[in-house]
Amino acid sequence: MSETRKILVTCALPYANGSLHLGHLLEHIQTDIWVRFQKSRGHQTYFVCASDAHGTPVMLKADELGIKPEDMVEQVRAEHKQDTAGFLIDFDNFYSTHSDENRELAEDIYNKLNAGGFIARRTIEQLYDPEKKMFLPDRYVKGECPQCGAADQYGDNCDACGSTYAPTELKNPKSKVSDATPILKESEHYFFELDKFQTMLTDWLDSGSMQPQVANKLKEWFGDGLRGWDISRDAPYFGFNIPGTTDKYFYVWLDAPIGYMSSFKNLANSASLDFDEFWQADAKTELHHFIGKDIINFHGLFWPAMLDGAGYRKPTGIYAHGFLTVDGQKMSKSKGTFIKASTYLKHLDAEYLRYYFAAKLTARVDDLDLNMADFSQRVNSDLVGKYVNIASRCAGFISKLFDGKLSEQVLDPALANEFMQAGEHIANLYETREYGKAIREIMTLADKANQFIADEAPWQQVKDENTLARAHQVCSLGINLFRILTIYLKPVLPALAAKVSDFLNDDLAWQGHQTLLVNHSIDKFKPLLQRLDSKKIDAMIQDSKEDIQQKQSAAKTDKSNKSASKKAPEQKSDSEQLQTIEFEDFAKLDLRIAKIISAENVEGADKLLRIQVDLGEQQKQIFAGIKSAYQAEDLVGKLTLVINNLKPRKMRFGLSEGMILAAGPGGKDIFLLSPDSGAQPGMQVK
Ligand code: NOT
Ligand code: ZN
Repeated sequence: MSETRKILVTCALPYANGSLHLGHLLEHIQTDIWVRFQKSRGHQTYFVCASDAHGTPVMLKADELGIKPEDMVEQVRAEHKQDTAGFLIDFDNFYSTHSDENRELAEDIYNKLNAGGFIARRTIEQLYDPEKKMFLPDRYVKGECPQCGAADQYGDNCDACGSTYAPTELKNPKSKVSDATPILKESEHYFFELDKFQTMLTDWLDSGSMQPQVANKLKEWFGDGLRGWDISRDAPYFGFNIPGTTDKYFYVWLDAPIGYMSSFKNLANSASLDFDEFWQADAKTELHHFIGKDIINFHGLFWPAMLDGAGYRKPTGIYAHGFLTVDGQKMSKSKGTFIKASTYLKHLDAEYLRYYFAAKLTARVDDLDLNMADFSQRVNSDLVGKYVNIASRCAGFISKLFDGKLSEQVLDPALANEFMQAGEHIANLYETREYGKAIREIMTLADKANQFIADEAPWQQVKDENTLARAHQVCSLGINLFRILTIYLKPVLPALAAKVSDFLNDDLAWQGHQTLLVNHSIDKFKPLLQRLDSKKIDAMIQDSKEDIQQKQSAAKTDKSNKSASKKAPEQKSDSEQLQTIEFEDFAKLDLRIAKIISAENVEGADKLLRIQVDLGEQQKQIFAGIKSAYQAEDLVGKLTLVINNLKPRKMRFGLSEGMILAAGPGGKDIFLLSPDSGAQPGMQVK
């Protein structure tokens, strides 16, 4: 094996305003397999990620929930950590872009770019929401298409005729945040002057760091010259202040890639690693980014230019994958094919999906289809029917008849050799991200092992004293072949490999593929993997449909009224579903009738009312976002339904000790319980 490499690997940072779904997992699994492969070969490898914390959608979502964005980011980060752990994604650090390290590095890079003369300021005109007092990103404006007149189109392009335009060209524009008619307003913006990096970028794109088709696509952009990239946003914004300003913030996409550095910095500090060794301009270490095809320009143009301009190293490799489709179509909420990571894990084993993705992944940017019939068929026929089958056919005889010990002799050295020799080719396929080809090689070997066992038929041989010794050798070789296949599959199936490791009393390190176990004691065989029951896939899809229905019917009144049902459009709209809960979770809710004893407006909050409720034995303060529907004084004396055991939450305006439930679509139509129903305050409702 070549000398030890030092490798830093990242995958894209998921936004901190929604749950992970199987589309995210495609990338996490692709990256994790590569990382585990590198680690198994003894290379010093670090895998870092983080929550992408900043930006308008995160800010507005936190606003809707009535919590501080910092708190929401931490909650979502915890959820993402849990989901990725469930899929055996082995991050060395999963940090946040809202961190001190990231602020320092973002300022450092910005200051260096500024000192280098790469930052320009220009005044631009943008649509502004006069009610919400904020500038509107393109996806937050809707109106009629200036070309074809189609209604309800976003500010950047028209779904009906496909034309692209500036949001200022929309007819009858409306703010998606408040419904107000936006006005044009001027503001000074900061631009990163990309055109100064054109030569460097051309060379870099020619260096082979990106897939050829991606590099070519990016070079097309150069045709008309590179324009300055707008890196500032005006307050209100959740992000880092631009140094020297109080009301300008770094655009989320400026500090997001710096999140790769800061997550590593945080790791380096706690694990005593040398940060500079991985980031200084002449670094000898490797830096690899795995990304989706939708964010190629940020990584292939802006990011290398930022790094270069600020005197840091550039990436060794950037690998874009395609989108995930399910049964040939875009993931769909109504069809139940928009599957959240946590929903999948409730029904199915993570390694089924890891295997399926691996079996279909290539080094190219192609989309990948999760075809449910093919999924269960492949898992069952390859993993259970071929691979695990080798061990289950041989292990029983070894423990029952041969004292749990593998034979001294190797029955078919040529066959064993073929398995051992395949390692370098398979390693090369992993290295070049041709996982599908690697899996095909491995399964071809599995077929050969099964054929060998079938030809020998040890189950016959054990019946005859004269062939008993041969049966021992057949099963011993079978187990050895199974062991080598497990070494090859270990980057894809780490949990299964851990069970095999216990069963074989062997660490299954990569270099072990060149050795055989002889005269070696193994443990009793325990089932390694269940067949995939396709009923579980159906249940998962049903569950995903219910996720959506529950979300649509839930009208929680302490969420913002108007924007509660709206998408966070600047980002993947998919990423913001609520988590479903089990019935046992629902049963934990302490629902009580409460009498409103006082209600008042909250200074500085345009949706909230501060409400004091009587719950029989006690009184509580609750903040509810229902000002659009009720005058404070009209609420006094009414009965309402309250979640009594919600953990008190500190809000900007005080402690909220419960939640008021109501029905209705929002706005003026929010309905609490009526007065005089005769119910007792404090009465439990179940
Ligand atoms: N949160 C982004 C997304 O599309 C990815 C950010 C990746 C980090 O989900 N950065 N860069 N460059
Ligand atoms: Zn149009």
